[in-house]
This record gives sequence, structure tokens and C-alpha cells, in this order.
Amino acid sequence: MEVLKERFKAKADSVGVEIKQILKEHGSKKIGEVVLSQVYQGMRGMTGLVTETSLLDSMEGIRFRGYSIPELQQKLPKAKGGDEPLPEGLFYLMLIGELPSEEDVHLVTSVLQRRSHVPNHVFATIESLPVSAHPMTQFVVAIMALQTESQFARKYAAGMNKKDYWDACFEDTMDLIARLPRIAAYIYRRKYKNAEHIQPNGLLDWAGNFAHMMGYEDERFHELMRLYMTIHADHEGGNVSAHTTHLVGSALSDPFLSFAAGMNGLAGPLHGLANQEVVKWIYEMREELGVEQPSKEQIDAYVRKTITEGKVVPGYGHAVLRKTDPRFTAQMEFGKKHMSDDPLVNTVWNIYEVVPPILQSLGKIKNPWPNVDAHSGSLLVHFGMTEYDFYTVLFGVSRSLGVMASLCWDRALGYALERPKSVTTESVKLWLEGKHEIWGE
Ligand code: HAX
Repeated sequence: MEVLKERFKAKADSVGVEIKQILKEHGSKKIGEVVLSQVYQGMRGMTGLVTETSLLDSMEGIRFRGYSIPELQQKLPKAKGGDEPLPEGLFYLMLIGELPSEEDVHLVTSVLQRRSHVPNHVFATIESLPVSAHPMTQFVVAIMALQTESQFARKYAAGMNKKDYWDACFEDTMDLIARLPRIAAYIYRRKYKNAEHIQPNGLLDWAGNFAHMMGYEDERFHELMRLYMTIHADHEGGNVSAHTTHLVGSALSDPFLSFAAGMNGLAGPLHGLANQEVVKWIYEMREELGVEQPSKEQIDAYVRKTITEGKVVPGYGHAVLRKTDPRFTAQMEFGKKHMSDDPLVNTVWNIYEVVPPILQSLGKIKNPWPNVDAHSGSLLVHFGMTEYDFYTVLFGVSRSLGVMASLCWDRALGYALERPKSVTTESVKLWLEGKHEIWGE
């Protein structure tokens, strides 16, 4: 752990010096223009954040510290006999900014194993909720219960020097990431498997152990979890879960509070809940049509019906991407390799052929292509994980890797309280009439 921490601190210090210099020389340089429609329409395309861990290109997709998903699949260390990257390696890359060796990944795995003990009161808190509560509700409540363990909160209350924020944030980050799989698996077994819980296996990697605790021992499912935990980890800083974690953290709310806030955002159907919505939507289509594998013509009609009813087609579209999401493609390749005959997976591929031209023909959608959520559920169903309302929790466990690595950077670089300016429509009208020149404080 100390080695990891020292490497992080050394990196953060040198980046901190660089940023100071950049701001000194170029601090007044304009980075773009903001137009009124951006202010009203969700700040699309407005650059307003620095997030070191990953960068999203609208045509190419996500790059983590400069590496695309196919590159990561090639370059990151893998489990013994496996083909998919170990997510611990991606976490190291996002945190330290350099590709890890096998030994580095082993170090992260062993730190996470050592810190994975979940205090009993967290399980008791989950138990106090009705089993019917949505898994994301149980997940967020459990994270809040875990907040009692925050070193950041404890040290801040005792009077912490701001130079030490990063250190306490780092400790909380490792504790949180280490404990999330146990919490998520507990919720899964509680809700769907008669509360027959499975103890962790300390010999497994982070994602493999997560699969094991949920009750999945097929090595291909462990591989799927490694891939899943890697590709969902980060998507630069402006998406709802990353932005919220960063925003709440900027108030110096501790890492547990910040992450729980981010997870509340992930639970929205336009964001992470879309993965459950996709499978739900396909199940409803199959039920309505009375067939297991609808034809392309049937899918076409069902898509049009969905749109006519004023609903979105889940898993399609994106606020930034303008091409097929490479995270979709990576899952499609996994499907082709391990389950090319699966009817649900084949339906997902047929939907991929049918939906884009229909969305395009509406003339208003900026991106008719599939995002990460269009594919993920079908792969899980193949292995028997049919409980689709749990899927966003899997996404949340993975997302911790990116947003928590970013939060460490936020505290190490001393990023400011986030507080953008807002306006009223009344003030906009006055401004348009030339009566209101400068926005007030
Ligand atoms: N089906 C039907 N209509 C869609 C659509 C879809 N999949 N995607 C966008 N539209 C509609 C919008 O609702 C909007 O309609 P109005 O003008 O009538 O309000 C119009 O097309 C323009 O939208 P846009 O500018 O192309 O897209 P936005 O940046 O506003 O929204 C969303 C991006 C991802 C929210 C949107 O595409 C959507 O709702 N998709 C379906 C839900 C989904 O898959 N979400 C997951 C996204 C990825 C993610 O965060 N994963 O966690």
C-alpha cells in the first residue's frame, strides 16, 4: 500500500507543478465559447472540468490515460489462463498514469483483499430495508452506512492540514473499492438467493472474487466480470456519476459521501439504469410478441411503437459519443467468442441492425448508435443472472475505480469548490435586451 501511495504522491506532485506553470502562463487563455443553448440544454460541449483518468473522443470513444479499450485488452495484465484485463490494472493506470506490471497489479489485488472486511453494522443497515427495495437503493444506503469508517471525515473533524487531504482520501478510496464487491454480492444474495451468502475467496482477484461471492463459478463469468469491471470504470468527468462524485467531493464531503452521491446519479434511467432498462424492454417485447427471438421486422415495429409512446429506446444514444460505443463492441466480441448462439445475445445484435436507421430517420437524435448499456445485460443473462434490476449495482462497483481514482487526484491537486454561475430566464431576457451586461456574483 505504501508503495502505491508514494508513487501516487510523486506523480501528483509533479503534475501539480506542471498545472501551476500552465496556469501562470496560460491562465487567461479562452478554452471555448459558451452559447445560450448550452446553458439551457445540459451544458453539452461546455468544457468546465479537469479529469485526469480518461478522455472521451466523440468519434473514437473512451481512452483511459491515452489507451483505447482494445489496447487495454492487449496491454493490461490478465488472470492466469484468462484473456480479459484485470480491472485492478486499469485502476493502477488511472491512479498512477502508467501501465502496471504484473507485480503492480498483484500489489493492488492484495491491498484490496486485505482491506475488504465489511463491518457488521453495514449488513444490519441493509437488513433494515425491505427486500423489495431496489438494489441501487440498498447499495447507496450501504455505502452511507460504511461512511462511519471514513478516515477523511475523522481526520477532518480532528483538524487536518489541507496538505494531507489526499492521503486520507487515498485511504478511504482503497477501503471503499475493497469493500464494494462484498456489499454488492450481499445485496444480490439477499434479494434473489434466499439470503444464502457466500464468503469471499481470498485467493481470487477483485472481480473474480466478486463473481464468486454472487454465486457464479464459471470461469467465463469471471472473465466477463473482469471485462465488465474494466469497461464501465470511467467515461471522463462530465457524466452524471463522475461529475456528481467530483462535485460533492469538492465540498470536502468525504469519499463515502461523494461516491454515494455519484451512485444516486448512476441510478437514473438516462444513465446507469439503462442497462436494466434494455433487458426489461427486450423481455417486454418478447412477451408481447410471444416469441423468444423476434425477427428484424418485429423489432422494427416494436421500436417505432416505443418511440410513438414517447419513450426512449434504452441503450441507444449518447450525450457525447457519435459512433458505436467501443464498450458495446468489446462486449459484442465477448459474445461472439463465448455464446454466439445465444438467442438474447442474437436479439441484441439484430436490434443493433434495426435501431440506428430508425433513430436517424427521426432527424433530431444526435447519436443513433448503441452505448455500453445496449449489450451488457444479455451477456449476464447467458450465465443465469436474469435479475436485471441488479445490473446497475455491477456498473456502480466498476465505476468506483474511475471516480475514486479521480477524487484522489482532485484532493492531491487541491481542486476548488465547484460553484458555477447560474442565471434566471428573466435575467437572460434583460441581457438579450442589452439591459443586463454583467452577471452578478
Ligand atoms: N430513443 C428515443 N429518443 C431518443 C433517444 C433514444 N435512444 N436518444 C435521444 N433521443 C431523443 C431525446 O430524448 C431528445 O428528444 P427531445 O428533443 O424530444 O427531448 C432528442 O432525441 C435529442 O437528444 P440527443 O441530443 O441526441 O441526446 P441527449 O444528449 O439529450 O441525451 C441520452 C443522451 C443518452 C440521455 C439519450 O440518448 C437517451 O435517452 N438514450 C436512452 C437511454 C440510455 O441508453 N442511456 C444510457 C446512456 C449511456 C450511459 O450514460 N450509460 O450509463
